[in-house]
Amino acid sequence: MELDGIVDLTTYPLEDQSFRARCRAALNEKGVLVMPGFMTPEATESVRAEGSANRDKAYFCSQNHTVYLSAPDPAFSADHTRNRMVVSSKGCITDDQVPDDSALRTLYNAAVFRDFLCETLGETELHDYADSLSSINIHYAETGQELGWHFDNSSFAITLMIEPPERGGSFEYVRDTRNADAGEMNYEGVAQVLNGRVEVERLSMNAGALVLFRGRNAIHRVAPNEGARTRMLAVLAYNSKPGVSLSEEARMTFYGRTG
Ligand SMILES: O=C(O)CCC(=O)C(=O)O
Ligand SMILES: [Fe+2]
Repeated sequence: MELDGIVDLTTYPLEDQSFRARCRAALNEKGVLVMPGFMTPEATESVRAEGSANRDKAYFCSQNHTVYLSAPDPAFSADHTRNRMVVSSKGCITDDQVPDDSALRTLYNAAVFRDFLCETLGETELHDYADSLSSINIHYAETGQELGWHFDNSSFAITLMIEPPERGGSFEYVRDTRNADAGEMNYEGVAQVLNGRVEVERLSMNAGALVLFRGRNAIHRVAPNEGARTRMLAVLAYNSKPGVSLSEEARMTFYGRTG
C-alpha cells in the first residue's frame, strides 16, 4: 500500500509546512494532539485483521509498579505516594511479529511521516530502535485489563488506535502533574489523582486516530476495558539518536524475551 492509501492526506497534509506548524503549536499548547481518521478505514481494517490474527502470539503480563515506574524507595513508607503500587496488565506483540507489508510498517518508515513528526515534536532526527522488537508494537487489552496511573520516561509517545473498546478502557490524563526535569515529584497532587479527587481529562479515540502525547509530566492511565471487544493500539516508537536499543531489562519486562 502507498502512503496515500494509508493516511488521509487531504485532511492531514503531512508535507505542508503550515500544517506542521499548526500541529506543533497545538501539541505545545495542549500536551496532546489527536487526529481522528488519520489512517484510512481500509488501512485500519487491514492492521486490525493482522493484529487480530497475531493476538495468540502476544506476551500477556500483569505488573505492579509505582506511578513513577521506578523501584520503591525505602526512604518512604509503603503507603506513601512515592511507593504506592498500581497494576498494569496487557498483551503485546513486537516489531518482528508485524508483517513486512503491513500498512503500519509503511507508515512507520515513510520519510514524510518522520519529517512531519520531527517538526511537530521539535526533534531534529527520529530513528528506529536498533533491536528487532521495539520499533512497532501492538498492545492488547482484554476485558478487565488496564494500564495503571503512570508518568512516561520518554518525552513523547506516538500511538494509533486500531480497535477501541466497546466500554471503559478510556485514556485519562492530568496535565502538568509533575516537573521531572526540576526533580519536582508533586506527591500531594499525585495522591489526589490516585484517590480520585481530581477532575481528569479523557481522550476520545476512534479506530484510525493518531495520537501524539507528552506523558513525562502528565500522569495518565488506561481505565479497565469493560467490554467484550479487545482494545488494540499500535505504538510507534522512535529514538532521537541512531543505534539505540531498548534495554534488555525493559525488553524482558514488556516482551518476555530480548530478541
Ligand atoms: O494505551 C494507551 O493508549 C497508552 C499507553 C501508555 O500510556 C504507555 O504505553 O505508556
Ligand atoms: Fe504511558
